[in-house]
Amino acid sequence: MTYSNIMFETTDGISTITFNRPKALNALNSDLLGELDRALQEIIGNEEIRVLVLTGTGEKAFVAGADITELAKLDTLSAKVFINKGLSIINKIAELPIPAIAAVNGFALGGGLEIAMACDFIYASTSARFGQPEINLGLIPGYGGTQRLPRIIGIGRAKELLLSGKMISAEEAYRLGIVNRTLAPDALMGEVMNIAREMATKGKVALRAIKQAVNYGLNVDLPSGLRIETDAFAVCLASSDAKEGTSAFLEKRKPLFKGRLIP
Ligand code: DAK
Repeated sequence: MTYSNIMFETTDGISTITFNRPKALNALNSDLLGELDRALQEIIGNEEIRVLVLTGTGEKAFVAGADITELAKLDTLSAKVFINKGLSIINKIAELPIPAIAAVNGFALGGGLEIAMACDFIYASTSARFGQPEINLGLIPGYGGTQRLPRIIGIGRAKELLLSGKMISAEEAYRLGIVNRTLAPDALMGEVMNIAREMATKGKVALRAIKQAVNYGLNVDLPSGLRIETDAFAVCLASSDAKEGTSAFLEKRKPLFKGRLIP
């Protein structure tokens, strides 16, 4: 499958999607969203892929938001298509059965920050900038910004960013808990790949179970969340990965996890 608005490659079970519209700072237009959707579909259907990394081409932008040129041309009906397409892609990222890491190499604004927040965690270059500037366009975030940002950084801090539209540095994003690590621009991908490789050695069944338990558990009360965890634990315990993990420990060797998610 050919891609022109993203680059999509897989090496040793780690897929990398690189947003690739540098002239528009990787802004999300329909073509890019369509290609992103196709790449995600390929990832979901391929058992060999164990971790996804999302990043942007060059050092200037991860994604500078939705393509404003396209946004400005939408009428009510095409806006609905745009909304549904984008939202289903963001949900696909959040619900991937494998870990997704955002390697934020520059501007992560609007839809760009929303994509990064749909990943499991974010590493950023020290030159990255973050924000939800939709308010400056007379808009509001449409890909989860009003919902995910307050869950990550708290209500008051999120409202400040959402209502002012101001941009913050990678250092500030780290302080607020949006970003797990900040790295020099030339060290970013190396460190992201290190953590990706480490996760790729883990059992797929347990990786997916942890993701789902955290994601679904956050939306319910604690007793219900603990029930989600118990059920997920039981599924893991019955998996070939758990048998391999416990046997390997007892036999003093490294586990080789092969757990299948697709029947
Ligand atoms: N869309 C289209 N083009 C963009 C762009 C964008 N978001 N951001 C940058 N570009 C283009 C610029 O127009 C410029 O193109 P040329 O003039 O060279 O042709 C080129 O990229 C380089 O940008 P600048 O010359 O502006 O570069 P600077 O370094 O001076 O400034 C900047 C960088 C990132 C501060 C600035 O470009 C900027 O403020 N960009 C816009 C950022 C922004 O407002 N992003 C949020 C977009 S709104 C929805 C779901 C989601 C959304 C909406 C609805 N529904 C479900 C309803 C999402 C909305 C958004 O993300």
